[in-house]
Amino acid sequence: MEEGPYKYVMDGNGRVSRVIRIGTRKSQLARIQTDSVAEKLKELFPEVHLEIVGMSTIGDKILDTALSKIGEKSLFTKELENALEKNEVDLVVHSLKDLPTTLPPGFTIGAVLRREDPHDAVVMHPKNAGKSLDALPNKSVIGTSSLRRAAQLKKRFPHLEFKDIRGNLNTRLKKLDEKEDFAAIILAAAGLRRMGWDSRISQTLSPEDCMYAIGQGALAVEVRARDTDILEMVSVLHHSETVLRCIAERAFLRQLEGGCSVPVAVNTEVKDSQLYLTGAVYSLDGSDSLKETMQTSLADDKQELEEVDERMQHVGVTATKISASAQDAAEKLGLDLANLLLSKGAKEILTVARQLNDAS
Ligand code: DPM
Repeated sequence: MEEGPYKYVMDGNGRVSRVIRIGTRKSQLARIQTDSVAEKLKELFPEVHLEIVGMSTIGDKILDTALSKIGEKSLFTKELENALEKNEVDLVVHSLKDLPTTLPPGFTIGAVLRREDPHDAVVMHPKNAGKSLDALPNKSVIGTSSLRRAAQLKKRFPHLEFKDIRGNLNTRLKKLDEKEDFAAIILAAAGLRRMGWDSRISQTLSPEDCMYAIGQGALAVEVRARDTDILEMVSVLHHSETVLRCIAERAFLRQLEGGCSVPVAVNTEVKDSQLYLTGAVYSLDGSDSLKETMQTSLADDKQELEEVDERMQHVGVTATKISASAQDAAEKLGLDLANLLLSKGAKEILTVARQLNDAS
């Protein structure tokens, strides 16, 4: 067998092949997401041996504090990255929205898969089944610990109250159904769909009600940046339109210096080779906000597909088979939109939101 940091197996015919180990969080949603990526890889590369390695992260262990208060940007990703670093695993599957816009050195996002519905959804307490948010009685309590969701919905539905709810999806649904604390909770439609809980979605929120988080609904595969074999393998999972939308969204958030602890939201669309990005920042109660839309062309004037240097990253994403000029344009769009909002006072809104949240 070959020497080196990797693990190999020998099959019945004496052929040696590398074992590809996939790291995952242990929650049911994380397992479902990881299994779906593993299945795709198995179809595309039937000869590889895949192994799934489950791990707990800080985000899974601290269940009593709102996400936005823990103050750790890589809440759900650090332990998994440690395992990547030590070659204990070769790739890690994440929800893209949980990945910071700046990855630690040595890591890259080698694949961004086709986005599911990126919108947020309302899950009602069984006693409110079939209702929508505007039909709930005055002072009904809505569970969410997302500052982004609370800020937008407080403004839109002033008759409602908002309280933190933590825990993985299973825990949250239990807290909703088995107690009388919440009239409804807000969750990403993508997570609910992947869990097979579509039937619990009472209402999908339109961008007018609530714009989504950066990268919401897309799965990402994180790998060691130097591991060209694995990068090459996972790159076939990239979905071009999702990649370009998410590059724009991530560039927007990075320029605003926002993490998961600030109320920032987006909406992106690709139509006729144009990429549209709407981005917004909010005060905690939504009373103060800035929202703008910009667009860019993704059309590639060059005839031949230029090879993208594999060391080239766009907001952490390595995508050598997607037009470099389209990726550049998407990143610039996010940057430009953030600079436009910053010139109108976005920094002040976010600074106050951060201070108030830290103090509360
Ligand atoms: C991040 C946020 C939340 C998660 C903040 C936000 C929601 C936290 C909460 C960055 N990560 O969205 O404003 O509601 O208290 C998370 C979920 C998914 C990925 C669950 C969810 C599944 C959907 C996806 C938690 N991360 O948002 O309902 O793949 O996008």
